[in-house]
Amino acid sequence: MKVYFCGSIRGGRDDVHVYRRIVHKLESYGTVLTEHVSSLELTARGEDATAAGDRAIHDRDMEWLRQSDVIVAEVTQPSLGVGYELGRAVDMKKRILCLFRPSSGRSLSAMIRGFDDGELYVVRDYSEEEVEKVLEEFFSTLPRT
Ligand code: 6K6
Repeated sequence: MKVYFCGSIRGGRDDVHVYRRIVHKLESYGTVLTEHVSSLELTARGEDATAAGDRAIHDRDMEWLRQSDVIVAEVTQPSLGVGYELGRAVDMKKRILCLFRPSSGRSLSAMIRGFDDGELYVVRDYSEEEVEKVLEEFFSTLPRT
């Protein structure tokens, strides 16, 4: 199974420790194409952006999105890039799980929460301690590929 993980980069890296926990769990289900999103070395300022620039990042990520079987997005930290990826993934009719932590005090965008259909596109409120359990529940509903 190929998993595409989305998390904020230039939107802010405050939740990177949660991304690491999610990606670690996702690796037990298959290949995480975007494992770098959880890297502690990746900063919001982009000192480590590739020499090829933003076009190359966009095109590579869209190709990975196309190849992926499932998308998991941590959406607590607002990120234009994550919102864009979700919109494109919806258009590709991908299976999507959005994870949001109400304990952040934030209110999730209606554009992200409002499309939940309980099947192909699911938004799940969770707390950090239960993240592994939430992922187990979600992946138990998917066919293994
Ligand atoms: C590196 C450091 C700062 O910016 C970069 C650029 N590098 C990226 N490399 C890979 N994926 C990226 C990069 N920038 C954005 N993305 C994709 O968009 C990731 O898959 C994330 O899920 C999402 C983050 O978007 P922003 O708007 O928060 O950056």
